[in-house]
Amino acid sequence: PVWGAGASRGLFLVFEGLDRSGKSTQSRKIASHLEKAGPVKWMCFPNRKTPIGNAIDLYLRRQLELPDEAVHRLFSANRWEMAQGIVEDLRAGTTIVCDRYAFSGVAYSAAKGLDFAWCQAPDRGLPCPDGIFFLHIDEKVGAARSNFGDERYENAAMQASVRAQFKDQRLRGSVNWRDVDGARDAEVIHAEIRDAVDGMLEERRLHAVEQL
Ligand code: T5A
Ligand code: NA
Repeated sequence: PVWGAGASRGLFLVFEGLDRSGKSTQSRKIASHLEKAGPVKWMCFPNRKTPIGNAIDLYLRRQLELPDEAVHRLFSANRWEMAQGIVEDLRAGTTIVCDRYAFSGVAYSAAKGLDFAWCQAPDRGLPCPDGIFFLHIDEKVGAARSNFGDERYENAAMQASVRAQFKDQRLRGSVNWRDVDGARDAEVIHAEIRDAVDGMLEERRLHAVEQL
């Protein structure tokens, strides 16, 4: 983490998983839960609205061809263009809930055969999340959900390869990573995540009292 554990800083929560694993659904649900306690911003990567994000969007929709290395760097740059804003919001006490982050960046590019450590390098120094919720689903569950198959990585072989990369300890080893079974009912999943997040907030409150 690039900052101290001040109790007034916003929480930074990230949702990761394969395509159609329910990241958007769950990240939006926890964001509305947290809004009861204070300011919250929801965001997602890729952020397709910036110029860099526009290029990524074209690439994902197969309207632009790029070398794997080049698009990897674009995904990372798309995070760096938001990084200062994330730090400022967290310092101002805003909680950030983020749908995909650097862990996707590494897992998807490494799945295409790029060197794992090379993939990690450009994201080094980005704000570190307080918690990562990884929604895991098997191939059949993902493929059965709506719209699967439209974009570049939405095929069984790629998803299987990405799933394997997400297990790598180099991704999950040094961060607060939690695996969540994403094949259950959305409300059941939300309840589990809500309990974990409420626990994180409670821990902060206790910590704040200890510091008095
Ligand atoms: N990528 C991304 C990289 O290669 N490098 C990077 O650095 C980054 C950041 C686009 C692609 O870019 C790659 C990864 C991706 O291939 P994206 O825009 O986030 O990334 O695309 P998806 O992950 O495909 O986003 P989706 O919106 O499709 O998936 P979500 O958010 O995981 O799933 P969600 O919540 O939208 O749900 C999908 C469907 O399932 C239903 C929903 O209603 C919806 O229809 N659903 C459930 N159904 C049953 N039970 C549940 N529990 C359900 N939860 C949701
Ligand atoms: Na999504």
